[in-house]
Amino acid sequence: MTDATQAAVAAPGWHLLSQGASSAAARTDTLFLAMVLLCGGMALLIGGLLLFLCIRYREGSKADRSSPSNDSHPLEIAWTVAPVLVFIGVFWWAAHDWWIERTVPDGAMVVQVVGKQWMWHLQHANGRREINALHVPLGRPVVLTMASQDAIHSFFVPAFRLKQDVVPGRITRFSFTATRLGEFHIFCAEYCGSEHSAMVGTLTVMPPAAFSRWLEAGPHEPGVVQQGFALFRDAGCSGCHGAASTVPAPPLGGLYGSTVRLADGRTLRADDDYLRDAIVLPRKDVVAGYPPVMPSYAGRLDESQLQALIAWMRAGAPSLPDAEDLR
Ligand code: HEC
Ligand SMILES: [Cu+2]
Repeated sequence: MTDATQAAVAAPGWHLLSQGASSAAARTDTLFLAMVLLCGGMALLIGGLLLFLCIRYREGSKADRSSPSNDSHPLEIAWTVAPVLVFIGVFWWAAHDWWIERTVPDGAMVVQVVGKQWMWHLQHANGRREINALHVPLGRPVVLTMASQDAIHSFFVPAFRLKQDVVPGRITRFSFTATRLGEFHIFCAEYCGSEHSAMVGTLTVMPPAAFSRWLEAGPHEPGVVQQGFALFRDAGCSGCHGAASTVPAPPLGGLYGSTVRLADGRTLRADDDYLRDAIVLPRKDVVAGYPPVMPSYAGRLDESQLQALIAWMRAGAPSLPDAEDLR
């Protein structure tokens, strides 16, 4: 660890919560603190009133009991409407924060994550892999595209105040901008089998220049987009989707992010989930104007291969030279 890192980890002073380390943390902490104050304030108010009334109207006290008020409409309306407004306010606040966190900034650095019993497999765009560890640069938006090979897992970084389930059959996202150098815990926060508690890792936030050096220094494979293109040829997709094919199959360039019209009249946006389904469940959404002849690749491609194919389509499905020629 560098000096700067150590200073960040051992930040002095008293903290109600462990110090946050992402752009989401301050927002979440403020909301959390507000909820604690709101609930704590209500508990004190109710407890205080209870105690006061117990003492005032205890047996034998001289309190005035002559005209008990049995119903008061203004009071009833007030104690119904006020909490409803408070709850709507809290909901709006939380939904607003959630929306900000869900919105992935343009130019975010994509890292692929596959959760499996019982470890996290990660891969950077240039092909560098990590297991139970993630290195990211300070201050740059990062988005993890996450898939599970088996059970439901959940990617949790307490210092970032962010948690996202990783669900088989879907691709979920986890996006953040790290705001503090240091090493932080990664946990799996969804019970996923006997060694669930061992499914932990370390997230290291580095200065951008050091991160670039780290990313290039390690052993890396062809980049993820290159891997996707290799699969496009090797798994036989190009036989139908390739330029020279005689099978009527839609071209894949320019597909990502576009609106697709389906044979049954629905329209869908071609996002990660749509593309994943197109490959493993081709009969689910058949594209309008094409015969439903695409075979399912369920069980033939694993999650990291599916992610590579999607990354390749996200990059515009380019035709690339062979991996060997790139070196
Ligand atoms: C036997 C020919 C064939 C093969 C092999 C094939 N596909 Fe397809 N694919 C099609 C046809 C035909 C469609 C359009 C009908 C449909 O949606 O099922 C299609 C649709 C798709 C779509 C949706 C396209 C859109 O415009 O929305 C994607 C994505 C896709 N294929 C990717 C792949 C990938 C990746 C592979 C290799 C792993 C592959 N296909 C292999 C024939 C094929
Ligand atoms: Cu797990």
